[in-house]
Amino acid sequence: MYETIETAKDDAVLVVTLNRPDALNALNAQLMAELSDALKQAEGDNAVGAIVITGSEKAFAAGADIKEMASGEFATMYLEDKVSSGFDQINRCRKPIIAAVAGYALGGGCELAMACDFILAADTAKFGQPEITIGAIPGAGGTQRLARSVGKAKAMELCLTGRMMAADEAERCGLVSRVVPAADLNSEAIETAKKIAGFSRPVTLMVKEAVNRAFETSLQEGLLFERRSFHAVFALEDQAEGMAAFVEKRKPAFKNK
Ligand code: CO8
Repeated sequence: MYETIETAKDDAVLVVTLNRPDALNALNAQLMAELSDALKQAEGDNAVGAIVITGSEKAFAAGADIKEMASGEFATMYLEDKVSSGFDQINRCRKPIIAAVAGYALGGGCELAMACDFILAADTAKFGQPEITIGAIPGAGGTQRLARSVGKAKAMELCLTGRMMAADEAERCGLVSRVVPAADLNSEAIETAKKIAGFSRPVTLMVKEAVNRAFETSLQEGLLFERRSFHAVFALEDQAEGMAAFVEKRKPAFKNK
């Protein structure tokens, strides 16, 4: 049913594979609409506990589709905003999303990876914000999320020079959570997502909300939000089950409530 992405379920994990090989998975309006739709479906599907977004061996995504954008003018970019409205859906998604990145993650591709909850990278991954080289600036978080995750100096250098950063450097500066051999990337990402999907769903969503608060608010407000969420887990059967299972030295059977 989709033309620019492929979706597959693996237990409680939805795997979304960007699939525009001739354009190194460049993010055009159709791809972003299809990705948004798949995420919206996943959000409403109780059988899905976590999501993996991945690309090909050569490219996660080499940016927004330059050929589609080239003749753009302000009014249509501003009014239609087709590529960035896809990012809004990712931002709205409450379920954990892992970006599994091999090859190029450039421009909008790097921004898409950063919009996910964390990035697992293959040792072949290359990250960058090369917009400046084509007379543009990042438009979906490249100046904001990158600065928050790698700090001002490196974000400024990457955005001002457009240079690419390899996986090991990306791991050193905190852009990616882990680097794995390219051949293991998808299995690692899916296993990690399955692990997350196996925990209590409401608790998982609360963790995601709480960590995201760290980037949205003051430390005191964030700590208060975290503490209230911690108190709130004691309203869940899954908290009672999880702690009882620990005491009884058995595996917990979470019911997602
Ligand atoms: N858009 C469209 N087509 C692309 C893109 C792209 N971003 N990247 C690659 N392609 C196409 C190429 O045109 C080529 O097509 P064709 O065979 O028809 O000529 C095909 O993919 C293969 O690419 P290359 O031949 O260039 O492959 P190489 O291995 O030689 O080079 C690179 C790979 C280095 C990745 C190179 O393709 C490249 O530099 N790509 C562009 C990278 C870039 O500048 N990305 C940033 C784009 S701007 C952006 O992302 C703004 C985001 C804003 C989001 C929010 C919007 C509001």
